[in-house]
Amino acid sequence: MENLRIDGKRLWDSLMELAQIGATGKGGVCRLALTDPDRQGRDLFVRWCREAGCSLEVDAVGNIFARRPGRNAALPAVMTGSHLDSQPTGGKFDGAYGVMAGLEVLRSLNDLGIETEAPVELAVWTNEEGCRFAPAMMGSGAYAGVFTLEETLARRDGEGVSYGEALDAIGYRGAGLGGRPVAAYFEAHIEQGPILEAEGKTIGVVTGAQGQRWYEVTLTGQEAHAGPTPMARRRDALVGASRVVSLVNRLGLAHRPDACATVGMLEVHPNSRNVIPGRVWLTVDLRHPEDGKLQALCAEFERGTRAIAAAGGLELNLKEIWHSPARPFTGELVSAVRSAAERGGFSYRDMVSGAGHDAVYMARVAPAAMIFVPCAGGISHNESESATPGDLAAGCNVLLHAMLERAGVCGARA
Ligand code: HGY
Ligand code: MN
Ligand code: MN
Repeated sequence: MENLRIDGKRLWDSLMELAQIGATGKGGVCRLALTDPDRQGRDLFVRWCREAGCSLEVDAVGNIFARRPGRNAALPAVMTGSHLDSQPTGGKFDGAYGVMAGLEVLRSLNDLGIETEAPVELAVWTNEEGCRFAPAMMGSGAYAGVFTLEETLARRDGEGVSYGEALDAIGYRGAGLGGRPVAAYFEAHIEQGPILEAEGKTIGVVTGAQGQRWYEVTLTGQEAHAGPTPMARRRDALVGASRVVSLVNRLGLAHRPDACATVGMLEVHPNSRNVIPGRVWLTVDLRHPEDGKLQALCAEFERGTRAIAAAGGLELNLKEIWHSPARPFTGELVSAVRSAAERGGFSYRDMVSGAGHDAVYMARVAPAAMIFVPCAGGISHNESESATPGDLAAGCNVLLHAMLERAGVCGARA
């Protein structure tokens, strides 16, 4: 068993073929959740899983489950998975790696003629990124009962299209939600940060994920003419917003190295060069590994933003739209990942995930753990995102062995 290895070339080739779907000119991908490129990626995944002999199910929010039978169908499955949706300027590996690594495990079990005791399942979660439909991790969140089916389907994108309408448009609205018997959930993912590469480590043994809170802020002042309006009489919403952007960055720096604070979106109305901006809408993403410190960071942010609005004579609408608390992963599964890395002879280190992942919500309903591999320069959510075939194969081998340890092996072709 120890010497079982996946086929690294097949894994790489599958990733490169998948990356053709939604490919961008700069070498990345754009497969926004529930758009046609997302449908094409899903269709390719479904075809490949069928070719690997799996049965397929789709749930009411579009999550896809491929199942490879084990000897004992009554046992809860050992599951892996990730997401196929991407950022608008995403990379080839964010999410896709975890899905293709899971597929490579299934294909390798077939090649090796291995029958597992428990069934093995591979999941594709809908809308992990949360950029078209906010918040993030909606498919796994609905599965885990964090979001209701109704609120998930009702969420609208910037054009007013609902999640449910988009799901029907790509033909991926299935039935049922949650409750699959899962004994263990493992997710392989690129680190999306600089630690593994900087330390020359191949495997991240992920012990948990940091907490994050998302806000939407609307500042309303008064549109007026950019020429005749004296400076002292202005209620300029963009000046106020610029102070909020500086506040967010200042708070992130003040609470480093653990805190992260980002304004990712900003819309100016009416966005005309000779009109004083009357209204600005912006998003804020605050993160910290410790919930208490995240709470304190958010309190400072809210207080500071109210003070900025008051000083600028601006009306403020400040809305927290999402809170994903810090989540530890399951000790015995984290140990399974660590021992698989050790047995595989890979260098490794324990770490907390800076990014959110579907494993964070799966950890609410099943034992869960993650496996990280390095990405070049720690860069992700960027079209230049890259990783080496060797590291990707190493992470997939760790995934194979961690899953087999939990699924049990009945036999293998000699
Ligand atoms: O935002 C995140 O952490 C993830 O990419 N959804
Ligand atoms: Mn991801
Ligand atoms: Mn991402």
